[in-house]
Amino acid sequence: MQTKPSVLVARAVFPEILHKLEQHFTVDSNQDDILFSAEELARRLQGKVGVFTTGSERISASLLAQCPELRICANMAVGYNNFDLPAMTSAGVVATNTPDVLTETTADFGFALLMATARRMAESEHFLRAGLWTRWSYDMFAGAEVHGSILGIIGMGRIGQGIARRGALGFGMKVLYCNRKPLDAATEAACQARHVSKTELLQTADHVMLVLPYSAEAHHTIGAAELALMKPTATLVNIARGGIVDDAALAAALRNRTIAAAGLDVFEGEPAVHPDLLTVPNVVLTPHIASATMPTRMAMAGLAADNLIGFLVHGKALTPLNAPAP
Ligand code: 8YV
Repeated sequence: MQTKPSVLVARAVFPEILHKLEQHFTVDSNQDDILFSAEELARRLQGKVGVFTTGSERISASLLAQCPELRICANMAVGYNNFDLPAMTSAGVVATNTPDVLTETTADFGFALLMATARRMAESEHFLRAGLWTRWSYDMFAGAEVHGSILGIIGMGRIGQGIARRGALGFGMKVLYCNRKPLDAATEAACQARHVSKTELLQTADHVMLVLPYSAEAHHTIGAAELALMKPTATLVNIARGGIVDDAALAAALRNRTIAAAGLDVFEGEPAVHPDLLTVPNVVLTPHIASATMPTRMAMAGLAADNLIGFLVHGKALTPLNAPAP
């Protein structure tokens, strides 16, 4: 009898997904959800041909050099800045991610965070819980208008387009976007969005939403200079990646009221949060949960597992990010 290939599932995952993988592989799992150090990950990968990762596992050139048997890394995330993709390609290792299955859920959350930020939901809830609500007043927690306002989206991929549709079709917003490449005319029309420069977007938008992938060029896309271009009444929402915003500069801008408010689901160096962000009232903070609904997380885990099965059993990954020479 042929022995099954060995794979590592690097973080805790739905038991159904482990069961599915066990039909095809000898599975080393981590249901205690211990975060592996780089050394521990390399050690656990010895003798493994595949690994199921999340954003917390870094696949670096040095790790790849220590794991010559590895053939595929399947990320349970659409973002893959934890992968050194060029190093994976030269090492002959296939990389996969989980596009599409989380688009609408993540766009829903982006919109929820925008609304919570503009309408000051977290700040007013803390006020109520603290027992400070003694009477109504005409301007109590008066925030920014969402319907009919100007939405600026930086990064117009699948999730950005989902947010644009929600804004234009659901809330009558005027949608501006900037992206490395403008959308084709038909997609632009479906999103009712207009391509503008980053400067025009920052100066014009009432709400700025960040949905671009992280890369070295995208580092600190929003820093002190960009915040200074924004309207003092504007809000900023980051559901993309930590590092796209300079969190220290943002905390200062929120404290000085350079902008009105921010909503953040991702942070530089998360799960650590810049201490200044924890002390300013006009920011809504969530722990990287934009894709977190049970059906979506199940679909993401299912697709990552199917990529391992597709490639290692049937010779073809479903959603590859690279095509290393065989
Ligand atoms: C994940 C994400 O939850 O898909 C992404 O890129 O940021 C989230 O949906 C996270 O990366 C865990 O892997």
